[in-house]
Amino acid sequence: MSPPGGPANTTFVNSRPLTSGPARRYSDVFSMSILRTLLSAALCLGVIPACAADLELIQNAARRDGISLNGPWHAIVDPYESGYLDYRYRPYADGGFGANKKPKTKSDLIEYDFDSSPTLNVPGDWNTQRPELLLYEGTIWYKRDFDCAKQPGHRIFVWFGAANYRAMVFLNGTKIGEHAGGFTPFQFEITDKVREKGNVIIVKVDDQRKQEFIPTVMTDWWNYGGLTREVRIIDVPGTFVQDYSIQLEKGRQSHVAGWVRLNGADLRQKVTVRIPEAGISRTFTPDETGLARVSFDATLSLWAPESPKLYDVIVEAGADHVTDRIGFRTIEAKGRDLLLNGKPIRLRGVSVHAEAPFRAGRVFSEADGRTLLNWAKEVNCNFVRLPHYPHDEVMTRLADEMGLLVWSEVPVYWTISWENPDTLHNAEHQLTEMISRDKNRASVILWSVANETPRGDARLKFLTTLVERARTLDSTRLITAALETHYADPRTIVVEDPLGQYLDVVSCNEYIGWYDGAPEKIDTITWQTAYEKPFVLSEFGADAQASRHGDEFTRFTEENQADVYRRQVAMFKRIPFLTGTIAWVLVDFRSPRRPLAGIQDYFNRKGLFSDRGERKQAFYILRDYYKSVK
Ligand code: GCB
Repeated sequence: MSPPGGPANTTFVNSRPLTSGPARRYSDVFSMSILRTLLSAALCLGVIPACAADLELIQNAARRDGISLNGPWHAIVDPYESGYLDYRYRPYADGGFGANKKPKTKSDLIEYDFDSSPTLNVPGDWNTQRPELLLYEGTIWYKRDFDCAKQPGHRIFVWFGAANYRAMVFLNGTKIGEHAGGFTPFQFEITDKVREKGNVIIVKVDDQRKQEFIPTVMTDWWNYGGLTREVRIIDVPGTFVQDYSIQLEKGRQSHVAGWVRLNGADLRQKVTVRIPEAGISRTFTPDETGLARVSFDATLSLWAPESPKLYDVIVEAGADHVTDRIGFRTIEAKGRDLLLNGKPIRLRGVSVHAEAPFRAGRVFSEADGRTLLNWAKEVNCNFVRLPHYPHDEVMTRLADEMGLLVWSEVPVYWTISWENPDTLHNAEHQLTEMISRDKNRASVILWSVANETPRGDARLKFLTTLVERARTLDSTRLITAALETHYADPRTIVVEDPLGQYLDVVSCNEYIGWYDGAPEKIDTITWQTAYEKPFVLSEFGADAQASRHGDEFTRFTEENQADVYRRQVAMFKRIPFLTGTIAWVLVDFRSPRRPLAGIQDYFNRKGLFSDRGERKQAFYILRDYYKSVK
């Protein structure tokens, strides 16, 4: 990942600390034309603007010193946002429930009380914690108390793994910031506001869908709301290692290139990068902005799915040090080949929604992640697509450890507001946060900027902006998007979309035999491509309810799904330019678009596994096919 430009105190606009002044609506955040102008100007230069006193993401947040705020938080369900808006629909000047008022006398009227309100667990979506919240979309206020030992000269941050979708954060009665985007981390510095004892943190989380958001109002997954990922207090020295990118240089198997970004008053202190197992210890001097360029030769065992070697990498500067587990590999596109460590690789993939097996709900734990990724390995996959939004960091770290290549994606899904500059701005930030968080993960080889978006000029402009942004941020990985199929004639699909020329890997979803004709149609299709680039079939599949049986013509039976898989696999063998395939999907997942009673019951049933872990017939077909693919 390229180092962000500007001085150390730079920010993402999606994650914005608040200064004093009247409470703003979220929409104001996105209509701050000055920030936007700054951002556009900066984007032309390929840098992020310095525009507020907040920080970029703290890399490797889970391994920093601090305390976890996981556990029960008191929660107030607020469907009318009456804790934030008065009866004229204007925000309360004091932040409403964020002020955490208590009656001082018997006659004081205060119509909320966090401490007598029931709790919700963090991390965790709210939908699956109480039956009445399963379909809830709106605001819930979270509150918890914490103490915080303060060391002289140290700096303290509150860090959120993710809050879906919009979060407004208050500490000890004062609003400290807000964030939009449901799947990426954000943080606020609280050094001057946090006390040793008796802190109260309140977070207003709102998961209402809006046309101009990313994702927009229509998706095929559950809109799980809440503080869905870990929350931590992070304690770092006054000057600390804020971020780093340490990877092999593109195409060079024995040269590490990257950067370390310091933050604090003493930006010129030396930075040391150590890889003890490889006997490496190198020291670098940052520039006046705290950015140290890292570059050294190294002979390292390369990371690959069959040998997922990770090294302890230690980054030190002054009083701070952070340890990561990093793998080293190269990934390149050459003609129609995908080269991992210089050798052609075929991607044997499956998509994995962030739906927890057995319990249904958003994945946040290592145990959930391990179950899912072990199932993917059982299918003989070397690759997982993590659609359609950035998953919990636990997934990409496990993929590193377990040897699975990863496709990561932002929720630019179906038809969004292509002409709206705020929507683009929002998408760019989610992309930036995703890349920022996972840029040191060897498993991640592909950044996807969109899924199944309709061709058109405004969309092309929007998506090429994202492609350029991803390339600027990360020159080592490849960029893709899941495109739609187009027929040249009733029997010929041509992979052609004006976006294709901007991508490194062209991918395309197809549902021949399910949405697109009967299974027999699969046997008649011929594929052509307009691109001399690696090509991935990024979705195919069919619904089946586990243990529902019938003949292969009967929808929703295992036999029908298996028939589609059998014919798909035969078709793959007839596509001469195929670099990889990704089955849709590993496990059945909740979707509001799937109401068919007794069969779907609000689950998309295209899983190879049911939500209870049953293997369907299609599982065995794909497993055997992937075993045969080299
Ligand atoms: C698609 C979408 C995916 C859906 C899937 C389906 O094309 O990309 O999000 O869940 O089809 O099952 O319809």
